[in-house]
Amino acid sequence: MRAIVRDIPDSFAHALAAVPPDSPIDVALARRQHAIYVAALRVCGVDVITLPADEASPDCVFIEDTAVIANGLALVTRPGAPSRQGEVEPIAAALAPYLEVVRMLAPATLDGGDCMKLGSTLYVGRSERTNVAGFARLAEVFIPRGLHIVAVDLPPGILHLKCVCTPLADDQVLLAEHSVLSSAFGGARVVTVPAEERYAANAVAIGSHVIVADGFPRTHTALLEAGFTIHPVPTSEVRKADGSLTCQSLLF
Ligand code: CIR
Repeated sequence: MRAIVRDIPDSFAHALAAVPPDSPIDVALARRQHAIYVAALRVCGVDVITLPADEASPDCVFIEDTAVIANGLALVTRPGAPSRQGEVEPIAAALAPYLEVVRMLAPATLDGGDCMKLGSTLYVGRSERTNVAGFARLAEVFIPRGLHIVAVDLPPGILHLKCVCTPLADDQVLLAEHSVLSSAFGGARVVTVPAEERYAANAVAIGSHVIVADGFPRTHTALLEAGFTIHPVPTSEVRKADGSLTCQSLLF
């Protein structure tokens, strides 16, 4: 498996945040934490490609939002935040050697963080970042590739679908309690994240390994009991910019 990640620019100090953080983003610490995340990907057997940062795009480390990759195809998105729409060109170029690349044009918007693939179904959050035209483009591209597309309503104040759930396997999901109903995901098995640990519902599963935010002991125990090997990593600085773990890589 491969991952594309993107370095953190100095401008990350001014990344988008729904609520201004209590303390400013420490960019040097963010870079050290990003390096730990990349090292964890490598420990899990992932071949990591790193793209340079773009100072004009404070949020560029959150590369997940720039593409949806499934069944041999990469749909390069048009991110829902206008300040992020300049992030996509280097991503398209980096994916082109490996995958067929197609585009999303205005007025469509969609953030990759709203898309979660479980088996042959792509679940898409109805968030403020993903509009009807973005959903339609996703369907146009991926239905012919054999995927089912299912829209999921999000609780108020949730940035992206994957803030509350992430895939653990084709038929298994890590899901925050009191967020989306588990019945939304068909018959998928669920590992439950307690409501007070909701942030930990965003984790990166690679086979039997899961990269998970550190400091969430009940989620760690639930993953261990489900048979996974966990790799806790620090997230304090990306969290100040509403980021977490899946958003820092594109896996394919
Ligand atoms: C934003 O608001 O777009 C960024 N500050 C955070 C994006 C996080 N992306 C993700 O979880 N997929």
